[in-house]
Amino acid sequence: MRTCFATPRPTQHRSRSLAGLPISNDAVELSLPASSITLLAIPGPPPGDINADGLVNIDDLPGLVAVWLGLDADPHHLIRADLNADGMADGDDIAQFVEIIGSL
Ligand SMILES: [Ca+2]
Ligand SMILES: [Ca+2]
Repeated sequence: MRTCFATPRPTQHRSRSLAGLPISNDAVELSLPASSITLLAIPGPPPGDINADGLVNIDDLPGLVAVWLGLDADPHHLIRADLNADGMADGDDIAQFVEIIGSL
């Protein structure tokens, strides 16, 4: 069982309930069974797919080079340009990109 609290805003009409939920000590208590909470993970483009078209190919090279040279600091691009998964997008990822392209 997970319990969440929300404090009503001062401008809200004071009543004994808010949206049908009881107010106790100026807080609304909402109890939900833990099984009602669902986390949805949606995978993003694969590493190397800097243009997010679903493919890793030569079209991604200009974008990858821009990240590796520090010209593009978009956090999504930084993650996708880290092809060897060492936490950094830099020249050490070039070999992995060449390997991917060579396997096509
Ligand atoms: Ca791509
Ligand atoms: Ca890396």
